[in-house]
Amino acid sequence: MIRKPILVTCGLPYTNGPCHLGHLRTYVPADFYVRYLRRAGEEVVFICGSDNHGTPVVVSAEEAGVTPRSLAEKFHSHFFETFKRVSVIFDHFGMTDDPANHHRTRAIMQTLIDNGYIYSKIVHQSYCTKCNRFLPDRYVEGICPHCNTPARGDECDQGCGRHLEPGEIKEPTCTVCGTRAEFRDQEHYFFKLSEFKDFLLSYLDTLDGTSNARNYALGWVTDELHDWCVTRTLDWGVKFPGREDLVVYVWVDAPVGYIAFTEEWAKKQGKDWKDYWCGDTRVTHFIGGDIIYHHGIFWPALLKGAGYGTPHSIIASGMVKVDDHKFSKSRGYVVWTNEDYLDKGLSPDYLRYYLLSYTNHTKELNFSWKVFQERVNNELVNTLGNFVYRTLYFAHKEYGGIPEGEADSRIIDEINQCLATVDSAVRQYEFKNAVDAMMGLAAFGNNYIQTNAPWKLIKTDRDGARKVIRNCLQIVKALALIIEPVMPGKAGLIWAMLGNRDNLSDHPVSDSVLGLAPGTLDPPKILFEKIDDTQLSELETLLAARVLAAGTIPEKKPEITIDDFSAMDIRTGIIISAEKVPKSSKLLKLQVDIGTGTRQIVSGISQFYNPAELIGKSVVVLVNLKPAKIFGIESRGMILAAGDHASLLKPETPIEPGTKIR
Ligand code: B3M
Ligand code: ZN
Repeated sequence: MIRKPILVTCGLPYTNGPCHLGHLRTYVPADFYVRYLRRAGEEVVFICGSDNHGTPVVVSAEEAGVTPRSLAEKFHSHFFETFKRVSVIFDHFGMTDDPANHHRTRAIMQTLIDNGYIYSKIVHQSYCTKCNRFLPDRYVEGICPHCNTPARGDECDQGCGRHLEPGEIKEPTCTVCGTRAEFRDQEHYFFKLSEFKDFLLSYLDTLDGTSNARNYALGWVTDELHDWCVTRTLDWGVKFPGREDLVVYVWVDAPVGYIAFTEEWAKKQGKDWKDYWCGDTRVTHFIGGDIIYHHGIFWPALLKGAGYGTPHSIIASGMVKVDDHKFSKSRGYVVWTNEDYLDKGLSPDYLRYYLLSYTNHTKELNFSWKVFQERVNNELVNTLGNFVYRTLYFAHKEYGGIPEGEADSRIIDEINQCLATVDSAVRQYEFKNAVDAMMGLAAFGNNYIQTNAPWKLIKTDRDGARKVIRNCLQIVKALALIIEPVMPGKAGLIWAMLGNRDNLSDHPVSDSVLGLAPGTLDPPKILFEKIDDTQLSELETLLAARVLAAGTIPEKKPEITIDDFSAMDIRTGIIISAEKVPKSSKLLKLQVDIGTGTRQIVSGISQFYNPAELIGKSVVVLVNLKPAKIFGIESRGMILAAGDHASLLKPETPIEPGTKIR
């Protein structure tokens, strides 16, 4: 039997905002994987596209005052261009609003209807009486019925990660106007997901990829498997067959995009898309850890129900943090790929290296500019860059290029060992281990040249020095080939500095142990530049400013009643004593006279006030705040203050402590 070619995909970015580090956490490893497999001789097709439908795009378009189509086109080009800038190169990058995807989605839906997997049912759907419309998915926010965390209409994005069905969310509020929604009846169509339980259990049992994908999905299938509402009341999307007033849920037509984009690509190439999607497949999905449910459960069941082959592997990446804070665009903990990184002149290869080597693929990745600087300076500049430069500089200076000779067998052994480690790590989706092995070879080279010091040896033993440098050159050649999937730009530079005029990517990684032909070389160029402290502080300041700005953007909160307000007991008080909380730069321990007695309150205002200047000051206190222990100290109440510098609120005229604020 002929082995099928591998089809690798990446989760499709929604066309409702720019590319950020969270995206790259998945795309860069996928691109790395594809590049490596190609270097290892496999035939791989790399497919992606933009996700244009659904409420994420409709809500953002409405906010921006443009049509969903024009927003989709704008961000489609944005992602296409940005991926190129970070050397993430797809064979095809389609749009889910392409005719091919409308066609494929409707065909799959029709087959599911014909196969008896779709039925209609009345659901109690959130409805906003102020906006006069039903509130699908991101038009509504509320509380997750499973874990009681604030959630979006169709997913518990901050809590348990479960998918939520229309009507399931508790305390629904309209995201457009903040009004508490009511439930109204509406007819929708459901996919009989519950009938796929046995199929999913055995499918997931043998699913290849990372264990987080398999285990999460298995857990959900075992615990709960409900039928799945596959229609929405929206104008924008793929029309549900036979119902002009409904579109299919975006989580149907988005993954179907993987097939439609393969069709578009295959048509251009004169290939048959069915080779990839029918029968046994080698479809490999790279996704974010937050969309395991959709890829591990819905998607294989849909494919199975419609008679297609099912994905071979699912590789799910861990979450991203910025400076130890949960990644959050609204809170400013975000790194924008263009604005914050590429446009600052930073090399895409540095970021690729950081993303691939920081931690294992399924673990949480923390990004900080400080660690970024350390890794670039210590590892790329001091180890890899230094070794390559010293080798090429010496070869050029003493021999005008590559001298006669070949590498020792122990050097070849060392390279072979690195190749074997990298190969097995990549195939187990242990990308960090693969990159560590590559850097291990660079460290070995650096150590080797340092210990053998050809610049000294040449004075007494010219031939010995030539042998040393031949060994070093072999390692440099191997490094160029081996690191290409991580840092394609820098690898290409090393390749060119070795005197090669052809494309590095045309060479298999196994060429690492083939000898180098003697020849002349130009003087080497500097490969990696250090990130200096001035640049570091600029980058850190930009991030800090963004976090600060995010804090001052008013949050959209739902309206409250006078009763909600009266539930708060707010009174005037006078500060009687104030002292710093040991080991805390932010906290002060205050005793406050609130009329009926003295309250101990811990307050985060230490950066802005000296304890002494606070004594005798009138303040405003939220008295009935639930007591809490802060730094081990009991705090009963909260002093009210405004802004980033904690400007304390105070009554305009002198007033008795304990006076109620109304
Ligand atoms: N557009 C983005 C996300 O939820 C979503 C992925 C679709 S993959 C078929 O991460
Ligand atoms: Zn939840």
